[in-house]
Amino acid sequence: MLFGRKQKNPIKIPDKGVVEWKYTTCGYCSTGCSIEVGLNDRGEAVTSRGVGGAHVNQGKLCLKGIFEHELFRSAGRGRVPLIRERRHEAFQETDWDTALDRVAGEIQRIQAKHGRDAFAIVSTGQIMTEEFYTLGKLARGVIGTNNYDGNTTLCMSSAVSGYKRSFGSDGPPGCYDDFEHTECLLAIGSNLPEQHPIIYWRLRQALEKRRFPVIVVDPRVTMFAQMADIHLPISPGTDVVLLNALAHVILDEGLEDRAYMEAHTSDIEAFEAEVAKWDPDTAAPVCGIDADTIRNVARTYARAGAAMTIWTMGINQSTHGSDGVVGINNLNLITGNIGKPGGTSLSITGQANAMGTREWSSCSGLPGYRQLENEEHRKEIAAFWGIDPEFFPKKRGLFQTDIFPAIETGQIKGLWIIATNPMTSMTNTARIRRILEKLDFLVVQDAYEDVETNEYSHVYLPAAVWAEKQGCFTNTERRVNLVRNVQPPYADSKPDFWIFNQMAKRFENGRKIRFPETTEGAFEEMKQLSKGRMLDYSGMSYEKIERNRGLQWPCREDDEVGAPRLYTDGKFQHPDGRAKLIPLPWTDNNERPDDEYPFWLNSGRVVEHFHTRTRTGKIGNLNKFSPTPYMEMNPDAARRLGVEHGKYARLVSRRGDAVVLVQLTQRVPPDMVFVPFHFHECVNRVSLGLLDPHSRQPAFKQCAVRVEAIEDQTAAAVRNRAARSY
Ligand SMILES: Nc1nc2c(c(=O)[nH]1)N[C@H]1C(S)=C(S)[C@@H](COP(=O)(O)OP(=O)(O)OC[C@H]3O[C@@H](n4cnc5c(=O)[nH]c(N)nc54)[C@H](O)[C@@H]3O)O[C@H]1N2
Ligand SMILES: Nc1nc2c(c(=O)[nH]1)N[C@H]1C(S)=C(S)[C@@H](COP(=O)(O)OP(=O)(O)OC[C@H]3O[C@@H](n4cnc5c(=O)[nH]c(N)nc54)[C@H](O)[C@@H]3O)O[C@H]1N2
Ligand code: SF4
Ligand SMILES: [Mo]
Repeated sequence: MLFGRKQKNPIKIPDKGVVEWKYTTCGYCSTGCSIEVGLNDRGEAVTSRGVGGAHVNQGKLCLKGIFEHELFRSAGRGRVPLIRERRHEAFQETDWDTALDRVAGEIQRIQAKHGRDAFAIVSTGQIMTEEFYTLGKLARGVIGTNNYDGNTTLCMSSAVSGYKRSFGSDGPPGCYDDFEHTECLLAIGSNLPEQHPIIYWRLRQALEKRRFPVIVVDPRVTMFAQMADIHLPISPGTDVVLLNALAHVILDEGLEDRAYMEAHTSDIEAFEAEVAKWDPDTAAPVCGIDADTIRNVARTYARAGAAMTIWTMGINQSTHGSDGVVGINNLNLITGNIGKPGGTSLSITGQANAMGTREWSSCSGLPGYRQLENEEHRKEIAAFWGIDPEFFPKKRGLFQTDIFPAIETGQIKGLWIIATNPMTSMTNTARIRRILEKLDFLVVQDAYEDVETNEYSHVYLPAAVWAEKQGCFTNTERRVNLVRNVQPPYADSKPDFWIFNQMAKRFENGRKIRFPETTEGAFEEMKQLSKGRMLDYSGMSYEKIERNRGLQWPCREDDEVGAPRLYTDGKFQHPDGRAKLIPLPWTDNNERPDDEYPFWLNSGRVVEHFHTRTRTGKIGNLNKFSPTPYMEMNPDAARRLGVEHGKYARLVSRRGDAVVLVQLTQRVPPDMVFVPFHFHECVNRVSLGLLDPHSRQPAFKQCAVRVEAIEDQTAAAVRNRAARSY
């Protein structure tokens, strides 16, 4: 008898008829994979592949990258600008001049009547760096509103805030190559295999050559936790307590790098005094990790020659987000693990260009990590742009999470939303709906006209997406990658860059300030503005970035390539050149489970979807894996409530309710449910979103819910009650 392959059809890879491959960079997550898109003889994008020689991904792509060419012509793309007098009326199609005139007119009307800051702008981490720089020029130098921020407040602002507090500046100090050198990896609140599959692959590659301990801190048994040597299933929102206890053991047992601390840090005494309070026996009942495990992890970390910490949203999205980041920095400072190969505090960033907005968008300051609070910085940028420095505010305005409440109170009357979908991604969406309905004027600029937030707009501006345009993204390791133009913009959609330039022409300052016609022209301005600073782009050009498959900053004028690490000399950006050790007292301030709402609600992502699914929801090969809102629930907890696998159940919180399909799994503990946030009218109908006091980032991952079984599983019975809110 014959077995196996010989009897089956041989695997055939269909010939897609590719006649040309075009180089570009993936537009989903912040890993920064180099990708080539194959075009057929009609110029249509028919396939994607990883670029072999690229430093980041070395030929690999995750499944989102593999199908990325399909998004150019996916359903729901915006074709032409849309306009209407009143929200919820039918939209009329219009031309660009009419749409842009209406927007400019409304901005001017609102600002004349209610003051400049009554018009707000909320942007993203998903457009190109040159677009961010241009939007910043428009928002700060032309329109002149201080209520200008981005969705990065939902994502990276705790990391930014923590880096600034510890090191005096934002900027992740490490790189992916650190996996090749480290002797211990601590990963906190990050599900790397699903959310950054190619960074994870880099880690696996390092582990194949050399064993080193991997410690994962996550309340769920994620895929990452399953491969770890030690998994710490922490109690939600208590990472700061664990970090204090780790520092306690290290100092108590004399395992610290005292010479490094004395040479490069300040405020040692105050820090030591706070840490002294957090012996493992005190910390254990709070953070849910037993005292001996804490001691074991502390010793492993401190005794490693080089040790590094990576983290993502499990840290940032918390009422202690900024403190969590500072706690990680403290741990690495006392063990001398900053700026050395394999020793670092590396925030794994989120969106493809979450870094670009931090560097250049002027959301929280002025271009190139400059600050509004600094008179020199205001003068420098005003002189470069050719405007009066008095036009700038002297301190930053509201964060995104404070802009929405300011609409509620009537302080803000008009809003421009660019490449973000708060109707799905913000907490308590019933409240967001009421807020959007309160606006005198809303303009939505998005690649998809079916994006939920567009239901509330007066004008919709259709944007070109990803490689329909050209510009740079900065990845997690400060690598500036080039998105080369692969396809023309769909229908009459336009690059965001073009839209900002056209808008500028409609304002007085916009006619004074130079707005380069091309993204390369904007890049030249950024090079000039960054020269000699930590964030130095002056040694880069589009051609050199493409040739090197990305360049890390700082890349100074005569540098061949950029620097892989920051702070290698132990000099930090605080005025005294030292890093600060910061004491972190802890208070329990979350909404906790109680008798009425007995479960922790945890939320996050799955590998096949990106955010609010405007893109991945339209791509068959991604959407088929999880087309329906669902939750992970522990089988023991489900049994007690009569909730069954594969059936719908209702989640109820003090804010509202949502219906989800039940997936029973031991991945979550009995007192927690986990819900991917990708679906509209789902987890953010029930989430709370208390804010971190430093970063104003919402605690998306901690609030309390109850779960109700639904007896009648017919569609009418399980449908979301959209009107029901509390
Ligand atoms: N496939 C895919 N990849 C993505 C994205 C996507 O939408 N889809 N989005 C990108 C973006 S913008 C981001 S920000 C990143 C996010 O990347 P990650 O942060 O890795 O993803 P999340 O699933 O949001 O959360 C990570 C983990 O935090 C854990 N967590 C919850 N509460 C706590 C806690 O109190 N302490 C600790 N230590 N952990 C906790 C959760 O259980 C979860 O497993 O992913 C990026 N990559
Ligand atoms: N419950 C819960 N909620 C969360 C999170 C969580 O873990 N749990 N995570 C939070 C995090 S970390 C993040 S980053 C946010 C993300 O939340 P959002 O920013 O709302 O997510 P996206 O769906 O990525 O929205 C981006 C929009 O930009 C559009 N777009 C894409 N490319 C372009 C372009 O080039 N130009 C223009 N103009 N538009 C474009 C897309 O179509 C999409 O509508 O969600 C947050 N919300
Ligand atoms: S890991 Fe991120 S950057 Fe790389 S292919 Fe996947 S989504 Fe794109
Ligand atoms: Mo994010």
